[in-house]
Amino acid sequence: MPLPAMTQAYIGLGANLGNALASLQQAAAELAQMPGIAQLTLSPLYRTAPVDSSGPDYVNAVAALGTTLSAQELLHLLQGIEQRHGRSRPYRNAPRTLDLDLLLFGNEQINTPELIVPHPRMHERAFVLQPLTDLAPNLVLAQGTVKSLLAGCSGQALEIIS
Ligand code: A4P
Ligand code: MG
Repeated sequence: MPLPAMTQAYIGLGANLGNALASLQQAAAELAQMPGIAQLTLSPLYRTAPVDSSGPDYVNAVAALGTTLSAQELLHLLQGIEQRHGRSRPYRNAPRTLDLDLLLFGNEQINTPELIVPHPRMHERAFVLQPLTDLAPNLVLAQGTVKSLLAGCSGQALEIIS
């Protein structure tokens, strides 16, 4: 029987409520243990100023992983982890205990009511592009290389934590 195909995916992790640092590290560890997930690598963690959002500074990172799941199955798995970390959704871009976004799923382009991939705002956000560049410096998005896109976000404050 052929082995199921493995897709390279990138996940954006963010939090700005509670112990955001611990939440991100725990979420990455939980994700790495899930069936259908392999070879998870977590980027350095960054403290970032809120973009189009309010509240305390965020902690952000990106995880690279291989998966045999479909994009929709992976999204549901991410949403389950968010729920277990006490995520509530009072309004769009509200401060949050944990946000897990599916940034890229191989080369797939997905546009359904539930899921848009590549994530539609990732190319204009330093809090995504910096950790993504750490993991995959040669990655090219539809809008340009991650390095050139990051250079265009120089006004967005962020500092490395670990
Ligand atoms: N959805 C569609 N596509 C995706 C995808 N690729 N990954 C749907 C994840 N979810 C996706 O998401 C709302 C709905 O989007 C979901 O039901 C899912 O079916 P959500 O997580 O409930 O809401 P949200 O996070 O408030 O919205 P969204 O659109 O993910 O927000 P953004 O644009 O990602 O912005 N500033 C800093 N410094 N750091 C941050 O992490 N995050 C945001 C959130 C704003 N500012 C920030 C940060
Ligand atoms: Mg989200």
